[in-house]
Amino acid sequence: KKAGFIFDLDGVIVDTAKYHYLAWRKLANELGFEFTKEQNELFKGVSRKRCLEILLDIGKIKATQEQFNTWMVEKNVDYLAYIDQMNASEILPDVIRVLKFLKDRDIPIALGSASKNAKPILEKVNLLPYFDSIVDGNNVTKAKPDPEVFLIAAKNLEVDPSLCVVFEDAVAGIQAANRAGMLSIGIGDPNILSEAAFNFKDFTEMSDSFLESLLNQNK
Ligand code: G16
Ligand code: MG
Repeated sequence: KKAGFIFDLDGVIVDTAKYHYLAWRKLANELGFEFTKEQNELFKGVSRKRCLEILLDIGKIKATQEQFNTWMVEKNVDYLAYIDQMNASEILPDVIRVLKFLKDRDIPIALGSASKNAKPILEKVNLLPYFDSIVDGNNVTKAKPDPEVFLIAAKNLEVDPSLCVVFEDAVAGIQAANRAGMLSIGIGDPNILSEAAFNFKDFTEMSDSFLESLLNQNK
């Protein structure tokens, strides 16, 4: 039976977290408070709406619905200006090697991201052609750790969830993969991503023979 592979975007394929941070910090500063890199950790893998709720909590700011919507748009406009400057040099190390390894073997590949900007980002860094399916913040109703995003991806790839492998950098993403009955692989700090079935600091540490073993696991 064939395996399917699902990649998270921010923190796995590209480091867009730094641009999210700059855009959120600008908004925080305009509203009169600081927003630190440490606080930005809480935002990884979390939806835009939830991020703004957390940001306003940090600043102890009560917003009307109208203000809330305005700030959501403002943050995204600033974020998109950063995205517009992105190119292939921002692809994280060895991501292309792994994508090519899978493509060479006709393994179906999906994106499973919370971002509503996933497609333009993949376009900017020239990775769109690798993906057979893109499931992102526009397609899901329930955020990670709910498994919805990955289950839709498996369905689109026509691969049984138990045969899917998920690469994730966020705790909520690892939990979502586990709940989907998929093999979760943490990309990042193994202490933070301890619920993952396997951990790698980044893709440079993942050998071709390890990838090969993932293809054969369910034969
Ligand atoms: C990413 C980021 C989050 C961001 C979310 C929504 O998730 O990690 O910080 O808030 O997307 O992004 P947007 O505002 O572009 O819709 P992922 O799932 O790709 O790691
Ligand atoms: Mg991520």
